[in-house]
Amino acid sequence: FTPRYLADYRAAYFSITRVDLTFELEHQKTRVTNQMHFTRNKAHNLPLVLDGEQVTLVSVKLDGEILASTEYQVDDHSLTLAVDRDDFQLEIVTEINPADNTALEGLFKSGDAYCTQCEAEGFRRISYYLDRPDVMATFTTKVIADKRQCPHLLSNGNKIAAGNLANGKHFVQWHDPFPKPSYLFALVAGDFEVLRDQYLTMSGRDVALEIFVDKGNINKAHHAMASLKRAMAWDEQTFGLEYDLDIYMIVAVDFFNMGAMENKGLNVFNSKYVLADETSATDVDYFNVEAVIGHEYFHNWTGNRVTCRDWFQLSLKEGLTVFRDQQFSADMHSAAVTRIQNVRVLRSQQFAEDAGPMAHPIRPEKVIEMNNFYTLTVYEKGAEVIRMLHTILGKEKFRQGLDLYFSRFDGMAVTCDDFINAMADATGTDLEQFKLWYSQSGTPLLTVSEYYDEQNAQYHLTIAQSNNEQPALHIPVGIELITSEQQNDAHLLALTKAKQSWTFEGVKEKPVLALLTDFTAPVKTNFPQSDQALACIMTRADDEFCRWDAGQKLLTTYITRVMKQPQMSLPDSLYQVFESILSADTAAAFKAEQLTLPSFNELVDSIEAVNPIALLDAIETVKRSLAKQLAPLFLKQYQASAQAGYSHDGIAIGKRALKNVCLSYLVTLDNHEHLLSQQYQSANNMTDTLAALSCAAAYPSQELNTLMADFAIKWSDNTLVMDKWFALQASINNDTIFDKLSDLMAHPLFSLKNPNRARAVIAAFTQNNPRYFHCASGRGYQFLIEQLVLLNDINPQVASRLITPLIQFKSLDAKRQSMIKEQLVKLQQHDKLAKDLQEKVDAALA
Ligand code: HT7
Ligand code: ZN
Repeated sequence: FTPRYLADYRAAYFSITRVDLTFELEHQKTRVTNQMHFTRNKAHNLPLVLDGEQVTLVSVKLDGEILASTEYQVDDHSLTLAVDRDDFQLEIVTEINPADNTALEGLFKSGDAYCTQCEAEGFRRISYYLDRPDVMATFTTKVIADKRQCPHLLSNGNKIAAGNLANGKHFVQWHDPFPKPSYLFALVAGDFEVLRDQYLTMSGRDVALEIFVDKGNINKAHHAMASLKRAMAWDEQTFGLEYDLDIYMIVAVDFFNMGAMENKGLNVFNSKYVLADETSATDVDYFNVEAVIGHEYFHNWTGNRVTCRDWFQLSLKEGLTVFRDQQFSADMHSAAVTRIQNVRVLRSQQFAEDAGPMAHPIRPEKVIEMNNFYTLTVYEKGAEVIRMLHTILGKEKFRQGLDLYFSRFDGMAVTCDDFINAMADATGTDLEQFKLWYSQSGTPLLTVSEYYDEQNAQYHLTIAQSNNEQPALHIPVGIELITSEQQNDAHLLALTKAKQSWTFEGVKEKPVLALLTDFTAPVKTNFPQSDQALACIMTRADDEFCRWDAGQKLLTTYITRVMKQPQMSLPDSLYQVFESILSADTAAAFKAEQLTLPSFNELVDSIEAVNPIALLDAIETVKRSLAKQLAPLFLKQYQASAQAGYSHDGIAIGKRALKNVCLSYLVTLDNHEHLLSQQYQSANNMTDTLAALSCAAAYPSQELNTLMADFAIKWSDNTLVMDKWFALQASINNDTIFDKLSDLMAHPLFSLKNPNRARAVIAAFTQNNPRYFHCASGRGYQFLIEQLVLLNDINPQVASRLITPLIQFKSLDAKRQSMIKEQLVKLQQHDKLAKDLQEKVDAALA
């Protein structure tokens, strides 16, 4: 497979200005008639090369004249045609097979509905086209299908015609006035229920809002609709950005490779990020629905109105849009808790990616399979880069920069440099050094040292940055100096050199340094602080992120010590810290975060040659010791956080989180199992039910099977809840797990063709069951490889995401590394390995 390089980018030789599509939808043989208007870009005599894959070519017409098959060349991925005209019309007819499309790219079926997914390069599986984001055209789309099977026929833009046809068929025609790249094209056809509402924009236009869901699910779409309206209002208030079409449609489907897709005017969503009601959705589900609805809506400006010149620029739209959705969530909920959750994702997953074989800058330079670059780095680190810009420029200037970006580039396909230049020009800021964040991979390490000069009342701080010998970055470092003074002294430092020092005057006593307030930069730190200093930050820092982070550092220290010396006892000071957290009068949601131990994934990366079982044992020992020592307090907090009725406001959600984290401590103790069944039986919401079941899966007892069976009976006809059931089963922490996994794969409701279900078993096992995934026999690794071999032929994109834990083995002990490599070599030798997996396996074994 040949890589593509950013450095090889060339503008397209032809433009497509208008596209007129007709789809005659049939289960196994859909006919697509694609009329395109081309113009030649500048003078050249190169042939026209169109992308096309897995389509059957029926005919080609040039300006109305049918071409003989000798007049063009077709291979597996292109159609080449020599044309001497500067302005011409091409009509290409293809046939495609949605029913057999298990890769879920291009046109496929989700149950009985037809659905498309074109990002990144799916349109070429529908028709021959210049399938690249810098070719932008206006689309008119006519959809023809059986009226009974598909009463709803949808595409981008506004409906311009509809009518009945012979043989029980009907058609609807749509026109999207905004020029767009092919990756934003969408078509959906099926039988849905529709939740309708409307939104009055800030300039007084009425926008029709429609959410399409499977029949029987309409009551689960209200939260999504309310979230959409909140997102529309937020973007107007925060960035002055208004929606532009007369209609905004969202369709929820069960078969989908990722979370959702921002197609112009017609978002397609994994049903998991639309459907939610009190009984079947957890608080986390509610949060995620709002966040993903916001994310896709925000793309209308950051992605659709201004799009990417090429796929190497993906972070231009994704990093910026994730930053926008994070700010939206922070404004809708607790800003501190939202930030803590962002950082947990970054530390536990993005840092590992950046240290692994697939590490890449947020603007990658070399790609084999584009789908492999929808990564935590492009999305989450990309969002951190935008956040740093926001921190450096400040809110007002950031807004000025964004305003200039939109006025310069509306309707265009641009680069990350274009974005940064607009921010620099609008604010008169030199951002040349800052641009390095786009081209460096790896997580920078800040090594911090301090010196207090009592005589001169000066505090000296030195920070050195390092990242594999790469040039120094511009890193904003927020700090607080804590002394006995009433006010802490807060600063934003601009670290721009490899090593830099600052002197703070008039500091009357040695301060405690709270570093990286609000996590101002995606970096690791090397700054050992005493338990007392950390305890001081936990209670005295103004910045809530630092308060939380100090607790995490303290816990990390003791978990790593216990790992090396399993018999050691924890110091009283640690118990005291936890006692004060439990007894403090802090917001419940924040307290729940403080009580949550750093996860296996957050810790594993920073320990060399780690035996994962020893690390898991150490986490468990610390948890059990805290539970034992402070059992009455955990119980008291557990009981005090119980609520009589169910409500969904921030306070109620926080209380549930706190109650359930206390439960997770209490169940480590011998005589507390009854709490699980009690909570399961009395729960009036899915958050509490699932918390009880997760604890039961983590500490399996006699009761577990009864509870799981009861749950399955209750929810057997709810697909999304059954995904939770499959995930719980795959997380059961005992040595019957491999038999259990075989049973699950053979379960009548299991299918590898459904990505949510496949992930529910496979990802739940590899992520939530690390003790057995990493078991000494290597059976966990073998299980994953067996599933990947099957998935490779069904859905390579899903397979490629699931392989992640197997390629990030660098910090594991030698024995496990060699077992993993052995499995990867087997996979590498598989004939017909899709390029998605090939790229990753080759990188891991290189
Ligand atoms: N822009 C989208 C990225 C995407 C995708 C979505 C669904 C299925 C396959 C996909 N490939 C790429 C989603 C987003 O970031 O909003
Ligand atoms: Zn996105």
